[in-house]
Amino acid sequence: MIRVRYSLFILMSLLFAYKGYSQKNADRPNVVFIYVDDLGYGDLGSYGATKIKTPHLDKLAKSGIRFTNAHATSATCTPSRYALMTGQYPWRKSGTGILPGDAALIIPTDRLTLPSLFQQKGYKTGLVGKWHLGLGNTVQKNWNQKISPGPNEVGFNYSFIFPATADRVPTVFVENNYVVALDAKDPIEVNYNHKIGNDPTGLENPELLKMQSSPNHGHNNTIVNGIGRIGYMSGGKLARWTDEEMPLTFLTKAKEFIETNKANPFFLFYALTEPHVPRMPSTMFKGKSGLGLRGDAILQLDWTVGEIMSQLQNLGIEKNTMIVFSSDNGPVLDDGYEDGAVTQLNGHTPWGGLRGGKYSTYEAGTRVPMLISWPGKIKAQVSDAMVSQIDFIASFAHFFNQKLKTNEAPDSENMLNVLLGKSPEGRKVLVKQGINSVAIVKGEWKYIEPNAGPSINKLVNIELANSTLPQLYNLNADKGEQNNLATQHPELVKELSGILQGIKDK
Ligand code: NG6
Ligand code: CA
Repeated sequence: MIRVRYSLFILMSLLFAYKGYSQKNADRPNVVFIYVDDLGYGDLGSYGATKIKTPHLDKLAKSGIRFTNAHATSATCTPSRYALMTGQYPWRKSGTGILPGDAALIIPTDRLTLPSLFQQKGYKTGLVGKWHLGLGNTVQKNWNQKISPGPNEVGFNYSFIFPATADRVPTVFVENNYVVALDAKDPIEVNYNHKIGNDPTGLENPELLKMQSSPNHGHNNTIVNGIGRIGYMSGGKLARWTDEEMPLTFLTKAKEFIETNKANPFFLFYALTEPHVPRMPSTMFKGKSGLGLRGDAILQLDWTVGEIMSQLQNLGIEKNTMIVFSSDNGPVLDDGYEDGAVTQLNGHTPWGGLRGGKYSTYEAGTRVPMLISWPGKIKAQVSDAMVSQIDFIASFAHFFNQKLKTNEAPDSENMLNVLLGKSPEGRKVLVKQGINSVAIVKGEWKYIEPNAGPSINKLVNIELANSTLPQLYNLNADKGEQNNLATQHPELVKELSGILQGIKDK
């Protein structure tokens, strides 16, 4: 009798322990946030691409939510990432434009950030990939010693990054505040004003380049791995990455982070460099898309996501892991190198029927692919709700029942039900930022404020949406923003510009 009772007791305890465990998992799923660089609204099969195959991301799209109206806050990298991390519109703060590779950290270390929110909830947080939010307190810094503050001071327990963009020096990895493979005999120096050291430059030695820089784009300073970069560096020969290997190194580090943290809740921000320039994927993808190196880089990106999905499955944690996938801004073809993106486009439409592209206040600048999957918890669906990446921080705070203070994530809105596919009700109003101007969307109407910037970025051949006249588009009837209805609807122009002003004054 005693034995039976005892066994029953053990059984019940095990049952409760299991219930407690699964309850804990439902409250604190792992989050793998995959953030890619310059991928356009039309670049994936699930968003209508036919010339390029993205089977892994298509599978992810089928298993979760595919958003048709999701946005980066901005049409370039640094501001979009700043907003995603802090929940503050980047145009509120000066110095949040595209940063040089030697910039100081632009996120104040006392701000609540997306990763620090997860940290407060007991998650282990990791960052692997592109950073582009600055390092250290000053532009002048010694790259050969601890570089701080950086990602580890704004919420990440672990970081393995490159500082800015793949086309900017220093072309090195930084792991937990230290450049990887430092060599005291060959110290690293970086300068964005003038040449330093004896390394050849793209300008002086174009014959050494394996991929030519596009005329007038710059990208002709220090040559690293046969590619001209923006900015000058010397030293650190052992530390410099090889472009063909760099994304595979990131993949290895991302997998290591997942493996190390498989038994506890983790948040991994995995920021891929593809398909940003210089596009130099590994040999196994070169020439495989038939669309030039940009297409090949997208194949590599898709494969990488597939690798992460299989790892989660092999570890048996896929049901307890939410995957978010999105891009930091819209697409660009020629962004600095003659890589075949224009000449071998082959009818592919990275902007997917939208106007503009990277840098633009038109839709293709900020409307990006966004997928969210959480097996068993999120139903497969397509969501047309308007959401912004700026909303993740308030939404996850809500998920954790954490009340935000007034100065925390001030422009982030709780969109949890939208992000979990439980509600089609997105934002009522959203501000979108191009390179010179901002636009506001309310319901079906989009208003672009007048400004004196150039109408086209001639270097990249993208319409920027700048005009000294107000622009008003009906996004329901005119997704491609072809008919400016500002003169027909002065009352709407007045209403929307008033709301925009109100948000700016907040
Ligand atoms: C631009 C670069 C472009 C790219 C971009 C940053 C020139 C002419 N163009 O200034 O090549 O590096 O900055 O892209 O230098 S982003 O996706 O990180 O915002
Ligand atoms: Ca980008």
